[in-house]
Amino acid sequence: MNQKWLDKRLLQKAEKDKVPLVFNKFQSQEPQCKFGTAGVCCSICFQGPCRIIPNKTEKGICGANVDQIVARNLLRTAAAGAANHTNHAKEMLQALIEIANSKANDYEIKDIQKLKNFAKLLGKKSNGSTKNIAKAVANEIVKDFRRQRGFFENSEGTYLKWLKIRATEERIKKWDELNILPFNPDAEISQVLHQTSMGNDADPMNLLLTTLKIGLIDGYSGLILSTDLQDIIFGTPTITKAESNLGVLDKDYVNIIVHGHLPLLSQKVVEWADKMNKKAQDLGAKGINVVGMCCTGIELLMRQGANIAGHVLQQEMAIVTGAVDTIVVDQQCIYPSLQEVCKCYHTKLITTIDFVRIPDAIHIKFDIKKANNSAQKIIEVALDAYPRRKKRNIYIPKEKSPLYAGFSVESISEALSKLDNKKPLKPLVDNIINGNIFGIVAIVGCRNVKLKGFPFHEKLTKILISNNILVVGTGCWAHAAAQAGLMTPEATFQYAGSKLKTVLEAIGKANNIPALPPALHMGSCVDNGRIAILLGSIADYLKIPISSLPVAGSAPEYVHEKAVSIGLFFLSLGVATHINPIPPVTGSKYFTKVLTKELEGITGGNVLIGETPKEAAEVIISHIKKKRKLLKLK
Ligand code: BF8
Ligand code: SF4
Repeated sequence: MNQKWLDKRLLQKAEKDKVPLVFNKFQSQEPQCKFGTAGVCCSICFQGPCRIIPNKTEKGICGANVDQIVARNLLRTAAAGAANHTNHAKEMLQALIEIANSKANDYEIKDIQKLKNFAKLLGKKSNGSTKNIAKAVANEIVKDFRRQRGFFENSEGTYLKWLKIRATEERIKKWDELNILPFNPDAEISQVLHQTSMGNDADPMNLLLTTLKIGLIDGYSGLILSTDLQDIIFGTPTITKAESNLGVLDKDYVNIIVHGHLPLLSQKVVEWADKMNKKAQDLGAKGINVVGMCCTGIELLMRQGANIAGHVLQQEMAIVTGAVDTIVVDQQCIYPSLQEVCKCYHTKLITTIDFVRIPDAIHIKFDIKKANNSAQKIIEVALDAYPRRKKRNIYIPKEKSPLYAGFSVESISEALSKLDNKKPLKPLVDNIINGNIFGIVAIVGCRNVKLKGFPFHEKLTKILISNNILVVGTGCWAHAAAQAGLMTPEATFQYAGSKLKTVLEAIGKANNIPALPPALHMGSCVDNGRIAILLGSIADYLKIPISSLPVAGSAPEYVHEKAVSIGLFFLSLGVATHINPIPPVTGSKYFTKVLTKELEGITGGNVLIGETPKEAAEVIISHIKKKRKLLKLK
């Protein structure tokens, strides 16, 4: 295995401690099923499972052909991803409602101005008490989850309000023409289960259009809504500096890892760790060190400047250090193997959400109305575990890299306003037009064990920035890029093409740093919504559709169903999106052609394929060149 980003000594330690890791388990699955890989296996009904073998069995038992099977599978995957994100948004919506009703008094509303802006956009009063404004905004959001087709259309509108206030007019018109404007996230996700079950929709194009609609649900009722609500409650991120990689664990401290996706609890753990430091000192530790894993970690980084321990493939490795006293998880991307790994050490695993349980883990139900209480209980578990550490069996890799983060649309705009106070987007857009910034590419998503440690994220990012392309991104890509030192001003001088370097230096200097990093950390996976808003603002500024911009997306190591729904959101926006490993659609020639070619004529975005960083960079750069040519730019 080529595992440059992995610490060899830590891998050896895992072997010595007899801890099976994700890498070992992957090996035991090889070779992986080729029917599953091509997307041609169907187990939707119990006459099956059926699989398609070219020139042998061209149809499933019910007569479903390969195009129908592939289309149904993809739609179900996307709906599952969107369900993750819309549920996340609903957790935040519930928090806003409880805060507004004075029932979650451990929280407050930090970004009152943002709340007021949304009230205005929704046509509600933006003066009066903050809690009343919050109630009015929350009520409007609730309507998106209540609307039923054919019932309250006149009083409630016919499609998602949050889409109406957050999407560009041009896109809304396009989606209306395609008849894919969603009316209710929950109802439509539920309808997907109906639509794709045995004996329902058999039209691959109709299934694809529904898949694009699910992309919009993911975007507006999942990603953007989650981020907007999190910004209202916890504050909108500003540019901040921190450290990344497993080296942020500290053997002299009680170490707590917060892992998952929701900032509601983890934010409180950080707050109470500060207040309970003295208790740790009484045990002989220097204090309590709370570090983040995956997207929960990123939420803390973006708003509180917390250090981040790593991405999805590092969750088990962190425990193998022997220095983690407690790992507390909320939802999504949490390996069920964690308890198995924790058992080999003194580490306590705490689950906090009733529908995310792991046998033998400690369950401390997170109750938003008693958030402080839950956080204190979690810290007590860590304090209790700390004295049971096997001090002689601790190894923490030294590696840690500094990074800049906190690049919300607002903080990017603030940084640019130092160059043009009246029109902050102008310096960015002017440099895109004159070619100093050849294009913008959003690299997002997970770290996939299938790549066997190959650093696709890092290599692709480096090639693009050396070609004067500004890279923005989120999620596990951001962990990888930070660990590779790509999120610092130094990276601009070391890796950026000369034209991009000049621009980033100018923006940096205006903001008292040597240069803006060439890879901008825009947040967690729900913060992919920030990227959509940024692209929408640039398109509106130029008065052209998003699909005409010299931009692209890439998910070079995607893992989760969520990455598929995010990819579909980008495709619906009209953004060409590179995906690797190759998605399970290749069994259908028709569907592969639709996604990679014909979709461009439908939304303006299509799927780009590149199985190596070089190939991926080539297809992305040639796509950007094509867009520049159409805009008559050099
Ligand atoms: O939402 S990038 S592995 S951690 S799914 Fe998961 Fe993928 Fe990481 Fe956050 Ni996103
Ligand atoms: Fe087979 Fe059709 Fe049932 Fe799928 S739905 S398992 S193709 S019979």
